[in-house]
Amino acid sequence: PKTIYLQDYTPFGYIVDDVHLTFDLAPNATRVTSRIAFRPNPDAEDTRFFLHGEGLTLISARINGEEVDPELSPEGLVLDVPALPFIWECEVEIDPANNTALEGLYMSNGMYCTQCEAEGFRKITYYPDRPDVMSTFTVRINGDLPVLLSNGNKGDSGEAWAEWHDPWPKPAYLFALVAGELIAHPGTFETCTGREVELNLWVRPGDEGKCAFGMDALKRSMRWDEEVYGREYDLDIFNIVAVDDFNMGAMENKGLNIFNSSAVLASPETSTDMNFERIEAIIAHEYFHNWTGNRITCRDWFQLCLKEGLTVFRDSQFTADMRSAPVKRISDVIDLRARQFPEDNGPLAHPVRPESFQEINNFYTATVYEKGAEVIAMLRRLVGDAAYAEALDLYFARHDGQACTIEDWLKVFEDVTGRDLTQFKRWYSQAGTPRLSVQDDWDDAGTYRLTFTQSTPPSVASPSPQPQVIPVAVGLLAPSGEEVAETRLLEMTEATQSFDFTGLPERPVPSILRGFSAPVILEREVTTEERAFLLAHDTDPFNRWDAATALARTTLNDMALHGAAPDPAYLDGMCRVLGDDGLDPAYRALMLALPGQSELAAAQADAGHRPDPMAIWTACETLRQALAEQAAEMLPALFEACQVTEPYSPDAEQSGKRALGGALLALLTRLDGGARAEDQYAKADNMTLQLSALGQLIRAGKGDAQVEAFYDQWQGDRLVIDKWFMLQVVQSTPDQAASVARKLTEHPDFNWKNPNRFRATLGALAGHHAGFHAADGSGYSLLAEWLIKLDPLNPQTTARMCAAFQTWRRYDSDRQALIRAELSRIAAQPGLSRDTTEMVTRILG
Ligand code: DPP
Ligand code: ZN
Repeated sequence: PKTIYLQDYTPFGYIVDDVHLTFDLAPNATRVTSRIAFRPNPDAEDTRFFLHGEGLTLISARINGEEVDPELSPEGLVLDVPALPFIWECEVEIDPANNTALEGLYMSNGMYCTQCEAEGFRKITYYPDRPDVMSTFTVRINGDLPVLLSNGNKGDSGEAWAEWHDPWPKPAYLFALVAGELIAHPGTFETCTGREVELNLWVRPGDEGKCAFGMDALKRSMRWDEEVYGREYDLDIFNIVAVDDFNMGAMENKGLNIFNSSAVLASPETSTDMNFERIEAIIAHEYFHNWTGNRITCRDWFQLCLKEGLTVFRDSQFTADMRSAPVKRISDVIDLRARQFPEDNGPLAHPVRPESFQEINNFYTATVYEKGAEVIAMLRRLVGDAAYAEALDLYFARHDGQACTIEDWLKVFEDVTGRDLTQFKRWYSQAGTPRLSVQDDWDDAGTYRLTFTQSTPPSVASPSPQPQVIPVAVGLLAPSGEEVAETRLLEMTEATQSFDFTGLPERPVPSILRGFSAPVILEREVTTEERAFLLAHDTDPFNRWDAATALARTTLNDMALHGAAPDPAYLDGMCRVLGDDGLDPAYRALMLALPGQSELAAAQADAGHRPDPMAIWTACETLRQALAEQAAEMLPALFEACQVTEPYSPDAEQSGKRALGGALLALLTRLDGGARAEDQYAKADNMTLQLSALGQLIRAGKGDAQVEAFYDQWQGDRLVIDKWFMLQVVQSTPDQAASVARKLTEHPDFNWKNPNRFRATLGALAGHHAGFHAADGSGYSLLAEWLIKLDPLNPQTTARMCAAFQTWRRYDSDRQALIRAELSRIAAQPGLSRDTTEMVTRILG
């Protein structure tokens, strides 16, 4: 496969003024007719006329009405064209019914839909399929289906046809078309300037009852973007469509967002509180792309973080405003540590703005998205809220309608603040998670000195990392627990740097990296007493939570590596947290969660050990049991206090109570043999309670009847049955995980061509640390077997799931050999996709 480099960017030789598309829909033979106005681009040196096109049957091509005979290749076509404006007309035939890759135009349950980001439009017709080529689109759809949708505003329509016109120039990756038997859940929104916008959430018949929350979340997102970023919606209509077969979460096509049904459909009976929160965040995310992504798009795919990092940052601000800001911050860091840190510290490490790729689909990563958002959060901390707002206004004013780069983005901050962001830009160009070590000194004259040293491990992507700008938020506490220095933002730019705090009466206890002010790994020798102190007294909710996880991590690693007993400081601290009614229940639930087992393995490997997944699993079980026993007397009353008596609402308050209730139920089930879980299962009138009870019963080995009953109750609901598949794997014991997953792949409902079902089963196995890494290799071989099977049909989902193997070098030589063998087996498949080839090659290193 060919590698593409950022440094090779050149503009396209032609400007597209206007695109007209006509679709004559037929499942196996859809005709796509295009009429495109091109003119030479005065800013381009390369005047070659190359149009991307993949898997297209060319029927005819014309320039200015004259039949032409372009030179075809598997990637597209080339042709000699006049050095004057001209009209390109072309007719192709495609086969949406057999498009299992779910890129381009495909079918899902009889419905036509599209996914064009990043490079799917070239599977629809010949086109300069690159984000810096922007044009207005007019689309006519001919098809005997009741609902025919595309981007922009409605045009004329009639029996079995409809026209759409999108007045805003856009790149082809934002094109969308949907046709099918769909039902609208309608709404309206009045913009800040008084324009009325028609809203619709389109679903399959039977899903009408799952639309209300999504519609409400959309309206709240539209209002929030007006109020916080001053961004008004810019078309007369905004459509969202739910699709069952979808590779990603959702897609921000202009005026016609297409969603994985799991990311939009919700009802109390079928969706958990976490589902509701995720749906709210994704609806906001895709809506926010209208300005950060669509009106201002990316020059090339290396700049993906320009729209994704910023839009993730914006949706996290939205969630923090809608719900609890500390809980959102902690949840985001849990996710970053679980998904981005392993990527940044393994063979798949790449900068937030990568410099090369073979398949861009492999770069829709936690690094581009979540670290990309962290970089913006740091920038905002460094310049301050007011300058951030000013810089964003300038960004929108200066770049509206353009395809931009990270340089453009940083320039608005430089222009507004006068800062030089040259060094800060390393966050975009260097891979790897910086390690920040800390030393402290106290002199009796009242000066407390913190000395930080940063270093980033070298990687293939960044062999010699340079010091980065690290904003370190620090507060100081007196030994009595009082805060003696409020949060101060230290700006670290050197490899080693000291900061003094003066005029202190006694040696303070530092609270470092408050709010997780930079995506780094803090390395500091901290005593258990100091951690317990911060757990009890820190005024920063993030660091207070982090003290709890650090205590848990330390004791779990001691238990797993050295056979130590559970640390009483952890158990006592947790009992105090549990009983502290002053703390938000959602926050207490987060405090109670143990660090991920894969994360523990990473910490052990970092410290020079070979992690034993089974020992880590046993340590977690032992610690939970010890906590359940120590807290035994207080648990029943706490659990009672978490019962919600009001009608179900997915809001922060109720879902917080249910989250804590779920954590408490997990502890109680270790003591009561499952009595409370059985009771909760029997009475549950919402999915959150039903699923948490079912999970505990499975874990306790007592859920057989409920597993069957759950299936009987929900077999008609694909999204709930996904949960049924996932939960059985997640809650299985390590020795059973692979065989449970294998058995589920033999279930008649294991529709493996559906990405949600595939991920629910095999993704769950990959996420079961001790089960996936079972010493006999059964987890590895089951996943590899299915990846090999899926690759010819759906390379994108296959390639993403290969990442399960990225941490392989952490483990012992037996496991390494087993994983290497599976990766080699995948690599050796004849005709392996470009997507999977690139992933496997990078992981093998
Ligand atoms: N651009 C989509 C999103 O992240 C992914 N295809 O919203
Ligand atoms: Zn996005």
